[in-house]
Amino acid sequence: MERIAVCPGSFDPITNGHIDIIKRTSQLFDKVYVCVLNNSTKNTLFTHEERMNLIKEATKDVPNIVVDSYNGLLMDYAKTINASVIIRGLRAVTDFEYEMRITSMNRKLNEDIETLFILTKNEYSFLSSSIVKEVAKYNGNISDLVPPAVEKALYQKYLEHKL
Ligand code: COD
Repeated sequence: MERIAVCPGSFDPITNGHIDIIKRTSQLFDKVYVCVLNNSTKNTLFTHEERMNLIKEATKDVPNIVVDSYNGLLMDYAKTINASVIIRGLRAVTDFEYEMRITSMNRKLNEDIETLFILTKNEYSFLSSSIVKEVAKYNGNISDLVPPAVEKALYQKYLEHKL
């Protein structure tokens, strides 16, 4: 049986920290679905489609990755694609409380699907989509934090649309 994992997130936009977790997951599972979902606590800059295109571009060299999006509960999505595992990245202690809350709720929704955590690499421990957006907004250098296509898309949003 194929071992299928989901890497869920807002990915608004994808950063090198996300990419590292996704690529490491792809070495552990037969197939990895990277799924863009809605986080009701976040206002997003990019549409689902824009975020998916940026993820596709950043992961195009990895054959066992499928990029998708879903408007609903993560556990419902995981069931539809026969995933047995959800993968989340952990950066710091501050991530832990939030992750514990959503993992407990997800387990209540479907106890057959396990959530596993992968620890970030040291160099990405401070990195988040919001930090990258803030730096890009004020024209700071983000070239070693995101792939080139994301860098371009961010400057386009902030400079051309004067956001
Ligand atoms: N290094 C390592 N990992 C990282 C880094 C980094 N620098 N940055 C982010 N990550 C990890 C995060 O810890 C997370 O695991 C993943 O990458 C995605 O991060 P984000 O910030 O893009 O995504 P989130 O945390 O906003 O995703 C939340 C979901 C959208 C998955 C969640 O809200 C959800 O499941 N929504 C659908 C509705 C639902 O089912 N809710 C749950 C019921 S409570």
